[in-house]
Amino acid sequence: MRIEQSFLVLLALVAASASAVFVEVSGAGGGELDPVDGWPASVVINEVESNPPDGDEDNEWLELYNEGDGDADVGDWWLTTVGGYVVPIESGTIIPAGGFLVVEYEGYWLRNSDEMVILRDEEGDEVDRTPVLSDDDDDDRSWSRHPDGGCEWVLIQSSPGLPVPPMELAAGTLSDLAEDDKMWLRWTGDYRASGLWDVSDFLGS
Ligand SMILES: [Ca+2]
Ligand SMILES: [Ca+2]
Ligand SMILES: [Ca+2]
Repeated sequence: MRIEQSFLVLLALVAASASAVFVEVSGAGGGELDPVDGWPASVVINEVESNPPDGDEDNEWLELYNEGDGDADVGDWWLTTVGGYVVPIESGTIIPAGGFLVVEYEGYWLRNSDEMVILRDEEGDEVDRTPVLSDDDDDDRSWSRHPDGGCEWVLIQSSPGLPVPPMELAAGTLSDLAEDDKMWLRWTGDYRASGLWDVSDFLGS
C-alpha cells in the first residue's frame, strides 16, 4: 500500500540522516544521566526558534522538555515539520526529569511563518505538536510554552536548554502582550488526548 511504502521511506530517511542531529541535554542533574525510570515520562515540544538572529542557516533549533517525574528515553523519536523535514533524535538520548533537550539540524528546517512541528515516538505515534507559529522578526525571541510544559505559548526571550524566563523579561506585561495577537497563543481543548487541536483563541482580538 502506498501509505506503508511512504512510512518505510520515512524510516529510511530517518536512518540515513541519524548522524546529522546535534543535541544538547541539560537539566537539574547537571548533565548526569540516570538510568531510565518512571516511564512513561511526559515530553513536550517546549520552545521553537525558527527565526534566530544572524541568519537562519544552521542556527534554527527547538527544545524538548521532560515535565515528568522520571527520565525519558527519546532515542529514535523524530520531529516532522510543515515543510517536510524529518529530524531524528539520536538513539540512546535521555532527557532527565525536569530537563531540556535542544535539537538542532543542518541548513534550514524551521519555517519563519506558519510552522508547526510534530514530535513522534519510535513507533511513529504522535507525542506532541506545536500550534501554528510565526516568528517574523530576526531576533532572539522565540515561541515558548509559559510556564515550561504549559498550554500557553508566548514570544519571549529565548532560553535554549533553560527554563522560560519570567514574564517580566518580555516586552511588557501579559495585558500588553495580549494587544499583539501574534505574541500569545493559547491551546483550547485536550489536544494531547485527541491528537487534534485548536490554535486560535488569540487574546485581545
Ligand atoms: Ca527559519
Ligand atoms: Ca526568533
Ligand atoms: Ca527554554
